[in-house]
Amino acid sequence: MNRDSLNVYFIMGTLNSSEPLETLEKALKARITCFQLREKGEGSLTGEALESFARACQKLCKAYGVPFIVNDDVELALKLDADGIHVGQDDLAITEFRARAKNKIIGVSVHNEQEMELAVKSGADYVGIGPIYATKSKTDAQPPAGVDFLQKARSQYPNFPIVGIGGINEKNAAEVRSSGADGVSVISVICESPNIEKTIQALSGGNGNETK
Ligand code: TZP
Ligand code: MG
Repeated sequence: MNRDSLNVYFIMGTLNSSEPLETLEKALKARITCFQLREKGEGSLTGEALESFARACQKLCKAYGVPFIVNDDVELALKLDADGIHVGQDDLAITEFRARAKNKIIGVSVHNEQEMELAVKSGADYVGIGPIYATKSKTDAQPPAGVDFLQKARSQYPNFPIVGIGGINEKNAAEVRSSGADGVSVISVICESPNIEKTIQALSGGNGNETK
């Protein structure tokens, strides 16, 4: 996969924003490079409501030429012909999804060298490493790991697409990039931003806002 697609990777579900489709469109206008639908938590959409929301997100992503990735739900990703799927360690084996979706992007969350090696060997297209910093957006997140493993992963896999995740904001995004990530994956900093365009500029390393 093109490592540039990981530059500013926005993740969202309906519980992350009061106006999710408006938030997504603002983020697309401000040039996010990838979008993941992650519909999780109490009261999240299921069934037809989820499918219809997912289709609306996919349509927006298509209009802006941005990859549309589905978290966890392989059947939904295949039904919608999404651009890819992102899975955690507890989810479907990568090889099984690859067999059913030859040309789709597969992303995997990894936390240590063993998980990283397995993901790369199994044919993942990118890995997400985190949580780098403390996050309030994932209830079952592991403790914040800092940038140590990210740096190690980059030195072991100089060209493999890697995105950092967890508590990333305008101020610390530069540290995540300089530690080897191709990009930053974020939920709350975009969903809660009073100025999504400015936030995304800062996250992408543009216009110097990241040190403010
Ligand atoms: N996986 C590890 S941390 C996290 C996920 C899905 C949540 C990231 O959200 P935020 O609000 O950017 O910390
Ligand atoms: Mg999962």
